[in-house]
Amino acid sequence: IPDPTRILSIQSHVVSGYVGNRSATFPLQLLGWDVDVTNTVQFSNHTGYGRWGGLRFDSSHLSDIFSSLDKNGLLRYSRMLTGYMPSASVVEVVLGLVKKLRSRQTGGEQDEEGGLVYLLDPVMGDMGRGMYVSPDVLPMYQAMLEYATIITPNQFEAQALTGMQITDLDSLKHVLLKLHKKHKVPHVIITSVELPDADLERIGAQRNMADGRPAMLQVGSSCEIEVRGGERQEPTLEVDELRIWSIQFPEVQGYFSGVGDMFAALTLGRFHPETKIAADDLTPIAKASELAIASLQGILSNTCRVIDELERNLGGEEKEKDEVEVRVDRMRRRELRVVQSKKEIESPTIVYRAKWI
Ligand code: PXL
Repeated sequence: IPDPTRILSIQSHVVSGYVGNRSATFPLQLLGWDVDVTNTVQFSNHTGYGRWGGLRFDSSHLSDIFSSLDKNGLLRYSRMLTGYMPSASVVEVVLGLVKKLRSRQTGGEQDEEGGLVYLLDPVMGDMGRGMYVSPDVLPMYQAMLEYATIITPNQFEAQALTGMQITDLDSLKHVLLKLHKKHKVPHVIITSVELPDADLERIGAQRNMADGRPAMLQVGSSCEIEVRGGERQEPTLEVDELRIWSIQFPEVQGYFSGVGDMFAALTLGRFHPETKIAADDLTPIAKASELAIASLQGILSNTCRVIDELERNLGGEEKEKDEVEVRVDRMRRRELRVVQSKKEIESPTIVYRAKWI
């Protein structure tokens, strides 16, 4: 029987800094979740530093961990979170685990899917850098989609998963539709999308916030998926029936690592599907995303304040350093201030609201 407060988080570990599990665990614990942590890699630091040491774990290591948990009756997760996975064979092992959890008999009449809420963050790349995992990871993620509850691709990953480009509102709708329909995903959040000005105007969005800072646009949609005999059925959703919500929030300039990982963790931690549709008519997943964005804005603002202080005190010492050392110093300053942001994680101030477009 699934434990209602226990999450299994499967992603990277870094000894120093805050990406992957290091940016997910503390926030989830603060929100009251019992977090069990499986590391897909153990690196000294994130790869943005340009040099790092450590290991990527192979699929036999992970299948050993999961089968031993199983033998000891420890696979009682009601929630699961996956982030960066280093190879297709690791994704395959995790797919096996999800299938196992989904086929549990919970005794609950309501839940045909093993009582599991699974957030799959299909970490593969981004618009700037392109694909940064091996290309054979993509078909494994595609096979995994119909076992996920929530997915949080960025624009690059949503395009890769569907084989479709997002160039405007219409193509965005078709990408969301395909993820719900062909891939049978109940909840999709595309963490940020670029749309042409005319489409931004049509949905009441802006390129910049009122104070002039560049705006990011996040969109999401949900679709009820029927489960029969343990198999998800393709929904009869049409493109005009799709309801999309969006949130606009200021882009925090500069390179940060672990923001996407933390967004996924906070969204899963804040998702309460049993709650009624909110007074503002928004869905539980849109409300979860509002809270996740609010916390992240607070964490980034704390992080930027510290970076500014550190950079003010730099003086002229940078001139004596070579490029590699300057980059490493910069990355070190830019690590998310996770532990210092307890307040922003527990009780964020919501400034940017979701609305239907
Ligand atoms: O998602 C950020 C991330 C996760 N895992 C590893 C990374 C990074 C970012 O650089 O290097 C190993």
